[in-house]
Amino acid sequence: RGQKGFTIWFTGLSASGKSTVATALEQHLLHLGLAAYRLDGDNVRFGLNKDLGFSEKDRNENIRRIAEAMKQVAKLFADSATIAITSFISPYRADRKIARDLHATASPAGDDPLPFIEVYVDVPLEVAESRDPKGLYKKARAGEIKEFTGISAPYEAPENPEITIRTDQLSVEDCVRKITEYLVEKGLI
Ligand code: GGZ
Repeated sequence: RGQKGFTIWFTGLSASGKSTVATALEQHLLHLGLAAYRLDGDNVRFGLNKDLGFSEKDRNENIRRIAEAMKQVAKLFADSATIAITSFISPYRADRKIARDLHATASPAGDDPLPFIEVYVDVPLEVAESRDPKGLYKKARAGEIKEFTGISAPYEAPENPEITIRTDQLSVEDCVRKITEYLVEKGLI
């Protein structure tokens, strides 16, 4: 019948394809008659989190705020079955765990936990770097951008993601299908 409210959390390198797949997934869910609310770097780092940079501390705070916001979204729109979708690098395992744990304890009033589906957008660094749509890897290699994920800052790959997608091996449509099939299989949609 479909779970009321849950979060799909994309994680992966810059240029891994997170936002592309997240946007296509959102479109697909809308076509199925479901509602989805998506947050990504473009609407958050220029708005809510414009005070934050890319140091470890600032990334921790970026993800903490996003996790809290999306838990609220998933809860708030539970009755309309709105699906919360995020696409941030979220490079630290501990931060993603905070997001997951926040969903597990959705409310002290004893509401059901909100499902949290971590989607690892897994491409080799060489692939992401060869895409380099904004020229950021080039700048990072030249030392013009400091603390760039994968070059001069860490990316801690998920150890147990619900779903892994290889955007260099699957089309965007196939990635969306893989995620959708998982949601159906788990009775979430
Ligand atoms: C990584 C950076 C950096 C540094 C700017 N490291 O590919 P993009 O451009 O469009 O997406 C990246 C985005 C990452 O923001 P997030 O909020 O997702 O990061 S995190 O979860 O780690 O807080 C990239 C751009 O911002 N960008 N500087 N140093 N990506």
